[in-house]
Amino acid sequence: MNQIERFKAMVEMRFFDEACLEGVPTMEIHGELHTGIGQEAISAGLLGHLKNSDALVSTHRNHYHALIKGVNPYRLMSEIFEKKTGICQGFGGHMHPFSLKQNFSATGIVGQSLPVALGYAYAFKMRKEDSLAIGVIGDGAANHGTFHETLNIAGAWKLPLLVLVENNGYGISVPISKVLATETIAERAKSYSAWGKCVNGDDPDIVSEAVEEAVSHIRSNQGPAILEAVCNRFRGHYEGDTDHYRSKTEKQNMLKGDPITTYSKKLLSLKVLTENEIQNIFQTSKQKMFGLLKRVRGEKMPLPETALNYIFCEKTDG
Ligand SMILES: Cc1ncc(C[n+]2csc(CCOP(=O)(O)OP(=O)(O)O)c2C)c(N)n1
Repeated sequence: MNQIERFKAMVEMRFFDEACLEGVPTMEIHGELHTGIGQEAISAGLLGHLKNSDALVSTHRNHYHALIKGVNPYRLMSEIFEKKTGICQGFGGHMHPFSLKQNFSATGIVGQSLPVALGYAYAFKMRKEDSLAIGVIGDGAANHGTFHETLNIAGAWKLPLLVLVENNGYGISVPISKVLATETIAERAKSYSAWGKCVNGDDPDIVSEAVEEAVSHIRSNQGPAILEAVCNRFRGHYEGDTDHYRSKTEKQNMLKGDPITTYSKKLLSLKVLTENEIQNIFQTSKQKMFGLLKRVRGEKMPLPETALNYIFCEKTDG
């Protein structure tokens, strides 16, 4: 995966979420919408390191993970807008998209991505399959019991598990610095005989290098890894959050370090891209994502009489 592909992916992710944002004030999207805006570099850093057979279990903030795992953007956006054309036919919505084909799933229950990812990792090991599982969490979830329980057993049984912590500094309104006993989350790795590293999550090249190290540790049967990527959540916790707990100055400083702007400047100075090419990527990505939005808006929602479908196991003749 080269730097241009990483940059394109970041820009597409940003416009994907910006297109989704259009559905909030119009009430086309129901419930809380959590965007990944500001956190694009982490998912871009995963590009090229995962196989289709690897499993990725994400959180309430899951759009970018679905995209890098290969979920079709049109079908993902359809799901977020609860349309029949969605990957779960509109039944999963934005917090519970699921794709068996791409080995991708997500949960809105904080901390629960880890035991599910552990289950995948255990199955891979039992079946002697050369695949790994990624459990994504936020910094807030790292203080759940599930973090310790998952990593302890993954370490004891040397399971192929990568715990990816997107540390955006806040669990809703709680600053991680107020509730973390250590300097970083990754340094807990020693307690689980795991590989661990904390990196700058605003630069996809740095993330990619760390992912490569973590993945080669896991794929060579040395057990689990914790990769903590430090980033910023640009918007409120969800659309509707007043975000009153962060000062104006804190927010202004955060926006100055927009990973997309910073990376475009880096690629410009490295002469990987010209200013024109960068603007072209912005334009094409915006057109692509807002084009999808237009199509998705024209799709139908599932009928009310199908509301109970897929809840109970259907009895079959056999
Ligand atoms: C078990 C459980 N407790 C509480 C919540 C409510 N809740 C939703 S997101 C969230 C904060 C998560 O913070 P973090 O793990 O840092 O992820 P981020 O939102 O920053 O990506 C909480 C407490 C929940 N969904 N599940």
